[in-house]
Amino acid sequence: AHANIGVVGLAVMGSNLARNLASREGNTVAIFNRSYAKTQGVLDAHPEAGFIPAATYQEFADSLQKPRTAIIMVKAGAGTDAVIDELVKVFEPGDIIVDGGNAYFPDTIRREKAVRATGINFVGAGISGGEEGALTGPSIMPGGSDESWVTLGPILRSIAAVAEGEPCVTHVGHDGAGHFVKMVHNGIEYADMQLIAEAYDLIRRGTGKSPAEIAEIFAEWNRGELESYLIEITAEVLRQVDAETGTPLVDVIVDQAGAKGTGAWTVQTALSLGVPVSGIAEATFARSLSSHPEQRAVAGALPGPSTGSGTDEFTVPADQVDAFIEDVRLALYASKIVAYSQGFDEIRAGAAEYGWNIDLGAISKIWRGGCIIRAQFLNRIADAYAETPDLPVLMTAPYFAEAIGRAQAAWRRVVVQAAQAGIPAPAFSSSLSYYDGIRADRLPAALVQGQRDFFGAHTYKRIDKPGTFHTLWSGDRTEIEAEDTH
Ligand code: NBP
Repeated sequence: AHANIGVVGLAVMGSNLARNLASREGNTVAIFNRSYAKTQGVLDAHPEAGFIPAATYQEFADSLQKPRTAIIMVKAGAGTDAVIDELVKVFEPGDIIVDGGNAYFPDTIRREKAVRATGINFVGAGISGGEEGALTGPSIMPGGSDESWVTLGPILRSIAAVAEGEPCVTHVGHDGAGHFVKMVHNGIEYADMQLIAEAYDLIRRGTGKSPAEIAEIFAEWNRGELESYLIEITAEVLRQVDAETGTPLVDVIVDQAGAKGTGAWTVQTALSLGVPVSGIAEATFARSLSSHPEQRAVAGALPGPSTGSGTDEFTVPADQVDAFIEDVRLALYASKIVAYSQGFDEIRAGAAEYGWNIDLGAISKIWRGGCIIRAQFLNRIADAYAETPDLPVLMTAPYFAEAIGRAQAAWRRVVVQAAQAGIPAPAFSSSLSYYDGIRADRLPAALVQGQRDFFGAHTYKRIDKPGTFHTLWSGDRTEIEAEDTH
């Protein structure tokens, strides 16, 4: 028994993670896959890694030093449960089972509880960065017990991405905390991508610039406050020319965006927690809308603002093109601040609901490298939480409030132009509405509460005195003190 870490599941993610582990000083890696052919393939392709192969779960357990530590990288769901059942049979109390797949956090909470009952530690760890991240350094979001972190911490630190000298991994919190945070990471990723897509669409339709020209605009933006992996790859995608037709690749890709469910989980969870993540929700719904060709086929029946068809002309005068592009950049930046603010709000609410002690500043730091939403900007989030750890709304931190203040006139112009031209910009406009909602002195929620009291005697509170009240709407309409029924 001389491997200090094992990997179960050798598809693309697992084999890359195993190679990453093997490449780091001090690690010897045991590998196992349900079908041995994959194990043999990985052994043959990477003799340099010094892998210790196992043909059975028992052999795998025997090849590991105690406490045994194994990372599962199999298809999330039934596959994960099947592997856990097998490992629990051959592992002992004190050993550590890590699920590095994209598990839904309630499943992780359930699994952790069940595995803990056997004395074995179970850690749900979100891993972001795709195939390349797994190989060269992902951002890792582990949950699980403090005991498991003692053994697991140094191993995960050895393989994580490094941002400004710090490894992109932290012990997020107990049981499902890691997968919860990974889920919200993906939700923010949805919003970020949709915002970038809206910026591209407005520039293209407003200025007639080609994808290659817009790629240069994104490359330029990537040198400023928007610097991020997603902006960088956007320029790459827009530059790409289709070999077959010679046209921009983006023009031959079917305009239907897929989803694997983490965006929907983020929104469903936010709805349950009562946290308005409207930017993430709009981004998720925008993918849904795009993916219904049968509904979109009838779009011509719906009049637009000027031409009577679904798609309208929108031309920014030549002498205003540069100013318009700068407006779109600022709208993107402000909306992005809102999306991250909402995402961190969801993490805060989740931590409160599930009893996790999550350091929000530490989360923003481990997202600076390795993961899909890595960005310069995350340093500013870390600063904001360092200054005020219990900041109720991230965007109210002075740095972000100032940035939005600087951007807001442009942001409003862009949303107005999009609405007038009939160009959908759901994430831009919902982010702006959220911003205006948060900063409003009074909201029409007072009227909603009055309506609720009218039809359901749901009661209301008054601004001028304590207590709970109800108006006798179907009687003489006098007000009475009432039990609080919300
Ligand atoms: P897949 O999600 O395609 O899963 C394939 C692996 O699962 C194979 O090793 C397969 O073994 C194994 N497996 C299955 Br399916 N059912 C099993 C069972 N009942 N018992 C044992 N093993 C079983 O692999 P992947 O794309 O490498 O992703 C692995 C995990 O990482 C997933 O949870 C995924 O969501 C997550 N993830 C993926 C990415 C990404 O960019 N792809 C990024 C971040 C996280 P077999 O060879 O015997 O069929």
